[in-house]
Amino acid sequence: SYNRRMLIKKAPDIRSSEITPKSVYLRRREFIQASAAALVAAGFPSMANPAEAQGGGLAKLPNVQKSPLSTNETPSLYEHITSYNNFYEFAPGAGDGPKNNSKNFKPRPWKIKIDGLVGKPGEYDIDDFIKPYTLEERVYRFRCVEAWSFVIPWVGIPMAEVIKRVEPQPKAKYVEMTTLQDTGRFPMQRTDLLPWPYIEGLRLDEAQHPLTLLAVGVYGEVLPAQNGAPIRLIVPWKYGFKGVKSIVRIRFVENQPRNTWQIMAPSEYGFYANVNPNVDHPRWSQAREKRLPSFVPNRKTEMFNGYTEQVASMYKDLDLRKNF
Ligand SMILES: Nc1nc2c(c(=O)[nH]1)N[C@H]1C(S)=C(S)[C@@H](COP(=O)(O)O)O[C@H]1N2
Ligand SMILES: [Mo]
Repeated sequence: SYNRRMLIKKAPDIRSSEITPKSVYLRRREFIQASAAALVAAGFPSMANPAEAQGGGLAKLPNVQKSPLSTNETPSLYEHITSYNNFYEFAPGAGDGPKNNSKNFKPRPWKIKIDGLVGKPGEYDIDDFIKPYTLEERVYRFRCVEAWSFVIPWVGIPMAEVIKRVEPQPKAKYVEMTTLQDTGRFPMQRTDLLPWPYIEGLRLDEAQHPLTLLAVGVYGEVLPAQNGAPIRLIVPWKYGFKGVKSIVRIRFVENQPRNTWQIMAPSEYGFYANVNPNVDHPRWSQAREKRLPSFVPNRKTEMFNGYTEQVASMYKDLDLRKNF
């Protein structure tokens, strides 16, 4: 099976090989297609009743302000947002694996480090890190590169405020964010499924954009493990893979960081990852999407995931076909 082959595979350093990642990657896609088909056959796992739709019984976040930056679209059910996830540290592919395999995950103790080209580097306990900020609820559209989508009421802190506080140096042009590396907490990090730890990057102006959020909750509660507890990135005009989960490090750098999916398959995943219905993925169209729990494409995908007015000016000098 897919998993057995993955686990016994003896890959050389995945970062230096162009051949191994491709084969790993193709098997990954077979797995994803198989698991999506199985879900359709079985029906979506547990249709939540309306009483459960407003949360999952985790700790409520205090003093959450509603943000004017929310979409008016109806949020997807909590049960759906937390039962169909992509989080390779817990399980390969998208589905209910991350939920099932993260039941014992503890998002404390947790430290987050700010370093690189900043005036005020530091390492914080996660609760001290969050404390100075007002939490905002932002209902955002979410679009995965694999053409599924949700509407998600995140709770978080604007990344721009964090950046202001740490005082980036003029040489800082990009921000790199890294997931925790801990095989005790993330079982799949014992395998070479991905080059761990998961890494993502943004241009500094993208990171400072008012829509960019460091999410610490969903539906008014702390994040469940499978959605990236205790803190993860949300960039609503980009494909979901930009949203690095369970962050422990935010580093300010001069050069464009590489990101995990770019390392795995550079011909298929770029740095920018802007949602763009006019640029197909090499092996599938991006014109439409499946708003879960539908597994049939039921909507057109919008340029920049519907956030064109707010973000297009950042890309006016960029060829969006080359810079995918
Ligand atoms: N650390 C880490 N972050 C990650 C991933 C991952 O495998 N590991 N998957 C990414 C991908 S491809 C997607 S689509 C989103 C999914 O977020 P969600 O499960 O909250 O919907 O998380 C992103 N962040
Ligand atoms: Mo994704």
